[in-house]
This record gives sequence, structure tokens and C-alpha cells, in this order.
Amino acid sequence: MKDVRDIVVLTGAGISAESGVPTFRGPDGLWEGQRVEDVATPEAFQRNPDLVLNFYDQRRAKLRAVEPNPAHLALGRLDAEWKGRLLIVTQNVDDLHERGGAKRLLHMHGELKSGWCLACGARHVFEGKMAGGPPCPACETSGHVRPDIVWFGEMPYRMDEIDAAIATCDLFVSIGTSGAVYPAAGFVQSARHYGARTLELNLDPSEGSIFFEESRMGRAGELVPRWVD
Ligand code: BV8
Repeated sequence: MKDVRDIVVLTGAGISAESGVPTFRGPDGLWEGQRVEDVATPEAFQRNPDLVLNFYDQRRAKLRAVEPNPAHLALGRLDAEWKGRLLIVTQNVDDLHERGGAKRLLHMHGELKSGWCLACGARHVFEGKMAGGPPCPACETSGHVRPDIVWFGEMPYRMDEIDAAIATCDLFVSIGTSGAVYPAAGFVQSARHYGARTLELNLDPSEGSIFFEESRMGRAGELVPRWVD
């Protein structure tokens, strides 16, 4: 990539679709049979913790059955080649970027394989079921562990780092996201403001397509390796 020093890549559910991980806004608009408002807000967790815990337990369990696809693997190669001058910011909570070789990676919406203890604040790796699950390994309190996921109305993680990376990158690439959720949906406008080139790789035009200098439509499993290699 000529004249490019620092790259920020934003990914969304579309990059994991070919691995068999359902996107959020599929044809039926439901998300694994649930309304987003019923499972991805702090209010939903207050109202019906078991429904929310089971929703995430099911998605966590499914991680064992899916593999990184050529798009994740291509970004893993780019990460190795770009030696710290590539930052991947993912909205996804799966672990497919890590398993695809990505190292400099930031989960702005949290991770399925992380638990957060509301009693002591400790975060810890979590592989099993949270509903009726084990106590917090740090404080031994039961029944206070929640998914370490950023729900609607909650502040995404490490926004300062993301904003600083976008302010200094030469190229901003968005892969597999509908551009429906903020603040991620606004990153392209920040990147343009700071003078970065902007590229969108997506199956369909996103809500922010008009802000991208270039948009390539297609499957991430084909477009991303072609862009990287
Ligand atoms: C916050 C975790 C503030 C859950 C998720 C303006 C500014 C700031 C905030 C707002 C604002 N307006 C409204 C808000 C509030 C809200 C928001 O944006 N609402 C929307 C609905 C309007 N935002 C928030 O609440 C955020 N928090 O703003 O906090 C604040 C400030 C101070 C103090 C406290 C708080 C938090 C948002 C995070 C919510 N959590 N996920 C979980 O995963 O269980 S969001 C959820 O949707 C996912 O994480 C995902 O990241 C996100 C977006 O979905 P996509 O990844 O884009 O997936 P989608 O299905 O939509 O699209 C898939 C795309 O892939 C499609 O375009 C498709 O064409 C494409 N595709 C499909 N297959 C392929 C493909 N592309 C390529 N190849 C393929 N094969």
C-alpha cells in the first residue's frame, strides 16, 4: 500500500458471517430469535438476568464450533507484516480475530470470553456458562458475574486509544459493518476529518457508505485477502 504508514481497520459482524456467526441485523431483523432491546441493554439484564445470561451463554458455546475465515487470516497476515502500525478495532465479541492471528486488536464492545464481577469489578477469562455459573475467581462471590459486553447505553471500551489512532492514521478501512451503531459508525467521518483515506469492504452499502472515498461490495472472505495480498 503506497504512501500508507498507519492503518486503522474497523470490523463488524459481517467479517465473521462466513465463519457461521450470525450478524445482528439479518433478514428477520431479530438476533438469534431475540429483540436487541431484550438482551443487549443494562435494563434488560436488570429485568431478566437469566434471559440475558442464557443468550450470551449460547453465543459463547457456539464459538467452539466456528473457525476464522480467510478475512480474519488475511488481517492476521497484515498485522504481522505491518509490525504495530496496524490497529484492528472490532465491534465483534467473538475471538476469531485472535484465532486468525491478529495481535494489535481492540474489542470496543467487549468479549464473549470475558466475565465482569459486579461485586469486586474484576474481569476474568470466561469459557463456560454464566447462568448459575461459578463464583468470581477473584472475590468468590456468586451471582454477580455479568458478560463483559458493552450494551446499548454503555460506554464502549478504550475510546481514547481509538480516537488517537484514527487521528493519526493514513488509511481507515471498514469491513463488514452496517454503520448503524455509534460511536463506531462515526469513525469514518473522524478519519476523513483528519485527512485519512477511507475504504469500505462490505456485502451491501452501509449507512455510512457516502462518507467513504471508496466502497467495494462483496464478501469479506474474498475482498479482504484481495486487499491485503
Ligand atoms: C454509547 C454488544 C454513550 C452486544 C453492541 C450517537 C452517538 C453515540 C451514541 C448513540 C448515538 N445515537 C444512538 C446512540 C446510542 C447507541 C446507538 O448507536 N444506537 C443505534 C441503534 C442508533 N449506541 C450506544 O449505546 C453505544 N454506547 O453510545 O454510549 C455513552 C456516553 C457516555 C457514558 C455512557 C454511554 C454502545 C453501542 C454498543 C452496543 N453493543 N454489541 C453484543 O454483541 O452482544 S452493538 C452490536 O451492533 C454489535 O456489537 C455490532 O457491533 C453492532 C453493529 O452491528 P454490525 O457489526 O454492523 O452488524 P450488522 O448485523 O448491523 O451488520 C452486518 C454488516 O455486515 C451488514 O452491513 C452486512 O451487509 C455485512 N455483511 C454480512 N455478511 C457479510 C458482510 N460483509 C462482508 N462479508 C460478508 N460475508
